[in-house]
Amino acid sequence: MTADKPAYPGWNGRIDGDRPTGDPTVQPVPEAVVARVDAADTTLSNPKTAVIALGSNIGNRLETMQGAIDALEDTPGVRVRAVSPVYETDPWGVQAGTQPRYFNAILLVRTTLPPDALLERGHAIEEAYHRVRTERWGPRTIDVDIVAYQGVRSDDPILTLPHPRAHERAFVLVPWQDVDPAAELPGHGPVAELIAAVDTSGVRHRSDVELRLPE
Ligand code: A4P
Ligand code: MG
Repeated sequence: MTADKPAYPGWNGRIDGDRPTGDPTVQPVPEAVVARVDAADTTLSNPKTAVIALGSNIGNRLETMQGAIDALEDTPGVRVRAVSPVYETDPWGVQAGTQPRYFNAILLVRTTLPPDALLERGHAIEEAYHRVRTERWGPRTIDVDIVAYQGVRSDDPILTLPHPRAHERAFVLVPWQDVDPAAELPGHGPVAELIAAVDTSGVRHRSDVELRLPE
């Protein structure tokens, strides 16, 4: 099968993991990421575990988050292993009533991508959903944050690990505990203990909606 001879209706002819991409939410993988994962695949024998937070408070929140999950799964060197329940959460860091409520969820991924390439892929997915950065903590179609990457610690402002505000955010901690009850936030301790110390009142489980683990 070649890229100039699309064989499936709706497929754009790209070879992304050798499968048809009739799903319009599946985004092309940037060349830079493909090049890096090729290098990573040959140099890393064992994949690492990363925790990714998704947040959305504009548009069709569920559909956008599912698109982001599917796009991550379609990234060479990334496998989505767990998807948390969906929580509807009060906007954090802004005056009450000035922004719509968020949907938040947590993903566990296994990846051979180094942290910076995973962040780059997250940004590419945000751009694919036309996220516009106008203000800090402004409303967004999708936010893809790396909460933790294995035990890596970094204070680089481009990629701070673990995420500098994860330990105080119930909308990160609560869904994280759902998918990994024994989780620990590097430098901060067990997620269960962190949850006990934060206000969880603005974080409500939406049992009527669900995100899918890619097949
Ligand atoms: N960056 C550094 N470390 C990381 C990391 N671990 N993961 C850099 C992702 N990005 C990281 O982020 C700003 C810069 O942070 C990026 O250039 C990246 O290189 P951004 O996504 O462009 O902007 P932002 O998300 O508005 O800023 P920030 O400070 O990351 O915001 P937060 O902390 O992510 O908060 N309330 C609820 N209920 N639910 C939410 O999901 N999200 C936010 C955003 C605010 N309030 C919320 C929610
Ligand atoms: Mg962010």
